[in-house]
Amino acid sequence: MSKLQALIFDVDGTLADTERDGHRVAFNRAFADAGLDWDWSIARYGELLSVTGGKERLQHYLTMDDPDFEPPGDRREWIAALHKAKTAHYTRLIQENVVPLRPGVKRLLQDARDAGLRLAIATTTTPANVTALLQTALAPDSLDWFEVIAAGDIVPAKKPAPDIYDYVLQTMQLDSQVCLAFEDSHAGLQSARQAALSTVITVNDYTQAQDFTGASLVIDHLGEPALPFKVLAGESNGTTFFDIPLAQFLQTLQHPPELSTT
Ligand code: XBP
Ligand code: MG
Repeated sequence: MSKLQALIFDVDGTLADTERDGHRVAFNRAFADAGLDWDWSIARYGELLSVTGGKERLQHYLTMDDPDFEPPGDRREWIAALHKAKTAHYTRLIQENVVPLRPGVKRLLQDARDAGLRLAIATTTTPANVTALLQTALAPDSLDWFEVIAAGDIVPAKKPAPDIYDYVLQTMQLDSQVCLAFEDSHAGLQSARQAALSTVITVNDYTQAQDFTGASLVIDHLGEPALPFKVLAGESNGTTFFDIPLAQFLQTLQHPPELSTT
């Protein structure tokens, strides 16, 4: 069995709880600016999250919730412009530091760097959103911590397709067996598992009831020495917060038992 070499992180919901108070608020501000009477509630946004990608989510909402609305001009271009406005609101919000990193994220990333592990990001969100979050919530130089930041439209098919993880593995010339992925959602887990990655899930309010069958470990957050995580499925090897030995333990399991959390 080869040694663990890299950790690959999802962003939204995994590094930080960006959806409810970040993306949702930014969408609503862009709607108001555009004179639209759309307003995504916390609950409705939770449903809309089943569609990954902001432009794709807008397209879905338009079709499902406001089918009679005819955007002026080309529909795709109109959605792209609305989404661009949303991205501007989102990056501004994140730069105001309204969304902190989730427990244990900064510690684990620092420990991984100290241990010589390679780091990467595999996310559906727009690259500018990742830059804003990392520079604001992690460290000003933290873009350099990651060998690859794979984001947004860099691949044609978004999660749950494996394309974004495949892209990371190919770019880093890594075999999936020497990596561990971190996700928060069912769609993210599908994406990582289809790329043959062992995957850790940290659930959040929007994803806690989802099916995480196939994950190596399901916990409520990565934890800290003084803030133990709760194990929802799987084996944490006697640890109460996520550290490098636990990452190595999970990577050696490789073919995790079919864990069911539903
Ligand atoms: C989560 C998403 C994203 C964001 C919105 O992605 O589905 O689409 O909600 O981002 P992940 P954009 O968990 O893979 O990071 O509006 O920039 O698409
Ligand atoms: Mg996510």
